Amino acid sequence: MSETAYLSLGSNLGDRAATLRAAVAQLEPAGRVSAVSSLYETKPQDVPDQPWFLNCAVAIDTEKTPRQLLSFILHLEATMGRLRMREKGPRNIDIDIVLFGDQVVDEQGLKIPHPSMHQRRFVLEPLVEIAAEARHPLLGKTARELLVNLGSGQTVRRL
Ligand code: PH2
Ligand code: MG
Ligand code: MG
Repeated sequence: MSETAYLSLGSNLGDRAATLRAAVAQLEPAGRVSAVSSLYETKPQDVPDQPWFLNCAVAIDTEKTPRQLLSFILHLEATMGRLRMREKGPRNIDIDIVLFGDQVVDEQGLKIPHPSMHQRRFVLEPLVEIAAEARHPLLGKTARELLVNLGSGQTVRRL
């Protein structure tokens, strides 16, 4: 049985657009990529003194479990030369699982839905572009509703 997972991808070092495209292309062995959003240029959140990000959202229909999908993603990040310098700091590639069907996972290193997705415009705007009706299983709201409830101040520009 396959489930649809939604991923948030981000990059703020090197050729950001090429890196995001390369990451999307390499997701294929994990499942069928059924939608890819536009790229968005986004103001850094949480750690403000770093370059602006490019972010996008991807839908993938996968037979993997959430844990297997996470392992695949961590391996892909490693093969793409991801350096973890500073928590929430600059990185060439970051791939986060934001939703996985209606599953709720709360384990060491794996929290689904992503704990801050509902507060992040850089996650929600691309997600609404490809899956406005995807529902947050804990908050009971769709991506579109979560986006409407966000305050202003997080600059996100669709490229
Ligand atoms: N990722 C973070 C922290 N801050 N800000 C933007 N705009 N985009 C991101 O992808 C991002 C961030 C931690 O993963
Ligand atoms: Mg992240
Ligand atoms: Mg991550």
